[in-house]
Amino acid sequence: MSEEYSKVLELMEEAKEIFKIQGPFAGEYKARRIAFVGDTHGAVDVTQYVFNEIFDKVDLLVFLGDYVDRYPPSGVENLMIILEKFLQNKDKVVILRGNHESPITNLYYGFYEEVALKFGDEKVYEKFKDFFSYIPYVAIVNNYFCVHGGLPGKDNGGEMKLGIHSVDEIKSLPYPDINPDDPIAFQLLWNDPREGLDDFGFLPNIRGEGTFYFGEKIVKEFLDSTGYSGIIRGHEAVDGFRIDINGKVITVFSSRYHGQSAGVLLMDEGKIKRVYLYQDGSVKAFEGL
Ligand SMILES: [Mn+2]
Repeated sequence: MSEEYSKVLELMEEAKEIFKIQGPFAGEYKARRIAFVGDTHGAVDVTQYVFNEIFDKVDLLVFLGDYVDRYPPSGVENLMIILEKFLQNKDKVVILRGNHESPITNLYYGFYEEVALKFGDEKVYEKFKDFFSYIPYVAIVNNYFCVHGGLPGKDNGGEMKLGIHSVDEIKSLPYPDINPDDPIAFQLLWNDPREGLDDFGFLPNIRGEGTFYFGEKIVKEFLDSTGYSGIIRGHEAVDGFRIDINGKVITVFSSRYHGQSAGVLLMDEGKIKRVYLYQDGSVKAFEGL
């Protein structure tokens, strides 16, 4: 096993101890200047840009999950630099779990093979699988509900109702949970917001069994009952950002390897700025949503 990669195993062990203290809920944070990073999927270039150009200018950095799988096949490196920074700045970096921090995606989207190739031993993947199961699902940042996918539903006599009404319900989720198997945890990582489909609650999602779209009615019910300002999430390969439901749900995607630009969301004393890393390598920032 090469020195270069074996380091990530040590970083994971160390980070796991911090996640164990956090549990499924990473905590509540308030900061003046914050950066939110969506799915990087091995896009080390974006992660490096964030660390080199943005990190020193913010008080908090939030990663919304999906560090591995898809393209480019550098999930190990991406994870390594993120964990290194996290361990050096435990109070300044928040790491959340994506649906790709799981064997149910890693076996099909490249990361399992990447690990087998880089470590010359497919059993090493077990260590990643174990580590992923400890990454928290949710953080509250400046009163925003931060999660990889979205709001979960719960079957209530044949009808899907909003599945959580407070972060206390996140704290009591089964933990660690490998896939995860708990339907609430699973949907936090897999669900997507959709508007314009009338006043529906949850609808089956094309991503597969157990995944749902949630609409405006659900977002309103959740924000009304919790008092949160909105939801910041990743999960969809949008062109940097997508704003749904009157600005209440913000999607951030942070890889430009899927045909679009990468986005990094900045919040400065409540004011929002969108940073785009374009395909041609240029970077531009825009005020507001
Ligand atoms: Mn995802």
